[in-house]
Amino acid sequence: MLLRNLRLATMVQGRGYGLIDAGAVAIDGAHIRWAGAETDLPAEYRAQQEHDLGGRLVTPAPIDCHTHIVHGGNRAGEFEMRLEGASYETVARAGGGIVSTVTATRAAQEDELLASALPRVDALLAEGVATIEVKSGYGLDIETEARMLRVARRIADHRPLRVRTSFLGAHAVPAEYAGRADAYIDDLCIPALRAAHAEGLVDAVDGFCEGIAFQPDQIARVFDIAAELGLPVKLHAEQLSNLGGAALVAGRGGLSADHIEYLDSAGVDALARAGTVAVVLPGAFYTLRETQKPPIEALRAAGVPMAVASDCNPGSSPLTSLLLAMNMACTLFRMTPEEALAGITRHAARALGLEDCGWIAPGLRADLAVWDVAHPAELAYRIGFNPLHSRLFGGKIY
Ligand code: DI6
Ligand code: FE
Repeated sequence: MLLRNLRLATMVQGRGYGLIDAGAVAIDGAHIRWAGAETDLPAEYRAQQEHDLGGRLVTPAPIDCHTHIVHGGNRAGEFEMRLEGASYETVARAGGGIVSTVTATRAAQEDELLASALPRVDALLAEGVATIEVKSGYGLDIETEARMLRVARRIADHRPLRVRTSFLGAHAVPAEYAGRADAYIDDLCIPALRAAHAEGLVDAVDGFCEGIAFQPDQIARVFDIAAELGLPVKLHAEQLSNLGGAALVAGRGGLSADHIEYLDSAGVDALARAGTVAVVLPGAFYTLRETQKPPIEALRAAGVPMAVASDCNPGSSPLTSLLLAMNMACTLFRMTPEEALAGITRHAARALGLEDCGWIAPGLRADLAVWDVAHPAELAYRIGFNPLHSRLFGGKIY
């Protein structure tokens, strides 16, 4: 199949957007065979099935590398509480917050969890998303953690996209372990990780390193098991305070440190040294009305790859739009539109340890988004407007 008469933003490393006008992409099965200017197209790639894209922009398909999209219930009530003055931490300590979603998630059957997740997935798909990461972390018991990850995997049976799963047993201390976080980690979280891994449900291991969640030494014990099982790690780090979580995950050669509003220069250096991706989540920053911004300039100066994701979750980021996340990353964090696009493509792939998607080059998956825009900066610029024309997933047009 040949896509022609299009403008390419290849997002190839080191070339900005990698813009190619009057471009073409040759696709063989699920993969890209060739991409470049149409005048350079080798005769062998002149295909039978040609699609004239009318000059539209083609980018790598967006990747949402941080979601909690599988969960029971919603927290609109807590949204109201916060508007009446309660802080996120106050809500959490009063038994609301993550723990209230745990109650709703434990009560939901697998099919219910799937049915409630699919409309949120569809909102991401409508913007061309080809890969999503989905975390557990609202079960906090062995059975429900596994159920969440089973549901996450099943999303890919129902929709044309890829799912990568992260085990997030160390997300919160459940009520039955209140005041006994160490016992929760050793007696429940680690056995739950082993059980989910034995079922083939885990692609990576995550944690929430925070005063209202787990201390670095507790996260380190979970990471020890991840290493034993051969699983990569990532971490919710420095979201509400600085506990050195980014340095911890970087020290383990982790895929990503996520949130990082309170990251300090030692943390930036640690990420740079390890090549760990900094994932910014402006939806949570916005929802919590946080004022401390992630240190974008320092990350840029240190050459740390920055990804942007939705953090889709019922509490701190009920967001199902990567386009809006890009806009927020620019307007709130002062990232450039080019950084924001790299953040939902090349760097998002890296945050998931994927090397077969995220930019446009021969051999990579033909996961592409076709947009009704002239320039890629328009993707981050608009607010609440979706210019997706069509999407390709594994070489198939949708
Ligand atoms: N940080 C977050 O922003 C989400 N999880 C986390 O560790 C919030 C999850 C929630 O409030 O339900
Ligand atoms: Fe999160």
